[in-house]
Amino acid sequence: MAIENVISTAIVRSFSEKLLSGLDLDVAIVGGGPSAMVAARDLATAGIKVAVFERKLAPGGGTWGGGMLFNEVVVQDDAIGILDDFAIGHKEIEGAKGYHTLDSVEMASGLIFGAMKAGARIFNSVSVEDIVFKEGKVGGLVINWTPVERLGMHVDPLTVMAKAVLDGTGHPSEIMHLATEKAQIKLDTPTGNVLGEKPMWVDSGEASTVENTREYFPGLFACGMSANNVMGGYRMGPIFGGMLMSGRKAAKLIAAKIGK
Ligand code: 48F
Repeated sequence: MAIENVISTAIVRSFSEKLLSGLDLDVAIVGGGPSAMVAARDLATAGIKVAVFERKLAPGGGTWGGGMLFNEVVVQDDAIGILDDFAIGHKEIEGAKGYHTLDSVEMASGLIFGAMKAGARIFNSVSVEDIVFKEGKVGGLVINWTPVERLGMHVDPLTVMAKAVLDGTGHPSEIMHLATEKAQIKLDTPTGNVLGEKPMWVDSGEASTVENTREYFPGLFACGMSANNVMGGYRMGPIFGGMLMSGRKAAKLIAAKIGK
């Protein structure tokens, strides 16, 4: 076989194996931001079959850009253990004990690498356009290529089945909106709907991100900014401890729920 054929055949075969193994999961995570990456790593480390579906070419979500494109972020003491689990470096801020700066590119790449090395699969350039809603329960995701979505092409999607779905889509809470608007699900919130994010209040937002990380409907969990948006929490900007701790909490809750 010509080398040209060897390369193409190997890529198609290897990707097909990966995709086939990603069609029936314990946990399907939507979005590849920081909270999702921690959840993916923790779930995979516990031997749970998990995959992340990320719309963009590069997973990492809002991590890469730091604060206003200054590629540094801040993490507080409570979440430093999670950075250490991923071997991501950090430095305490002079005069602000308990707060650390770190390079946002190292953080994004470290989270992605750590999740994959633990055994999580990441499907990039894949958009989740719908949920599977079967017998009163969220049972999976409906996926398509992002270029198909972007170009508005009339192409039917494929389906991924999962025991639990985690909405890690960040500020827009896309999966929660699909659930309430298309499946007419009443979420476990005061109104049954997404309450919507409030303006900046750093310490409140950091605490509520973790607090609001939970199951909102049978089989449907939220983490990170999505969880905060669902419950009407405050935003917090380029401090990421809450995101990391939210991912860890989501993994624990989901593992307990699916009995693993
Ligand atoms: O927003 P994002 O980084 O998620 P997060 O874990 O972290 C939030 C922080 O980055 C930051 C912050 C910290 O202070 O406020 O914003 O909550 O990443 C969400 C990812 O989900 C992808 C999107 O491209 C992004 O990379 N995403 C959103 N909707 C979909 C999706 C979808 N329908 N299908 C696939 N991916």
